[in-house]
Amino acid sequence: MFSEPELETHVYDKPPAHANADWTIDQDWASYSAEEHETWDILYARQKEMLPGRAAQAFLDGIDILNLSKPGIPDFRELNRVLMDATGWEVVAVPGLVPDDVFFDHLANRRFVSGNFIRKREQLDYLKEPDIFHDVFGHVPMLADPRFGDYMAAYGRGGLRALKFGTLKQLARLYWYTVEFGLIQEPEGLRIYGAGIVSSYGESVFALDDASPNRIEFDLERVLRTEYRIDDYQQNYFVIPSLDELLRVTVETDFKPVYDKIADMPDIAIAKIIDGDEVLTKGTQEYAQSKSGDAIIV
Ligand code: HBI
Ligand code: FE
Repeated sequence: MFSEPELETHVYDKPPAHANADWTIDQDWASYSAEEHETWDILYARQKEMLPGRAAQAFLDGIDILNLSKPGIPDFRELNRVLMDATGWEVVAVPGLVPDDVFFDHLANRRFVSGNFIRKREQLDYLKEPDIFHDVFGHVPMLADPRFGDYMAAYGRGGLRALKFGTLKQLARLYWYTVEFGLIQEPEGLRIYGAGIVSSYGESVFALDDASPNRIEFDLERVLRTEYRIDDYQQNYFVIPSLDELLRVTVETDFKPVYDKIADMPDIAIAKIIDGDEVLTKGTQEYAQSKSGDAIIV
């Protein structure tokens, strides 16, 4: 999502004039227009309606804990009071994409960066940059879960290490296939928890119900080697058995030996199934094949 050529102009070399040294800005909640608050309400209403029976329990609990059903764009000052209490996380506003090291440093210190702008009415279904609906509705409910909060902070520390090792490309795939597009196996069935899915009307249905994508049991090494597409619904989803298990295979694991091991192994193409995969659904890939043009792959 963050390597698209068109987006690169939004990654400044240094914080813009109105930003602090750590790239944060004031959310300036009072300056949102009535129309912008209403855009949030429209997006919120249609996601909220479909999430029972689809979203992970931790996500649904997060919505309640954070009182996100209150109309309008959330005021970070209010949101942070409850979030801080729950897991020590807070949300800070940024003007757009921030450099990788800045992003990781915020995560490592339990600060989740959120764009402070909201999409325009004509972009309700699709936009390239993460706006406040994606960042707050999509990401923040899971951060109210202590296990997921620990995972994200560890990801920030891991990101800083990956920058030193030169393995950011591999580590970014972990973020993509968990934080953005992860599925979880719950006792009642498969559920979504990735922010890219839960904040998308179409993908919330596609990821669980469509016959097209592969659904494969999460395996760290496999995920670190797997390419992803940034322009359309995913062709692979990886399923974690539980948040505890996600912590066990990530936070409690030293990635350096894993990076070393996969250094000479080939990347895995987006829709490919490999030996050793525990396949829950072998997708038809019909949806991806029905689209013309090449996927934009990272
Ligand atoms: N900046 N605002 C913002 N949001 C992100 O999710 C983000 C970023 N900068 C870099 C970045 N993500 C990537 O480093 C990670 O996805 C790997
Ligand atoms: Fe995101």
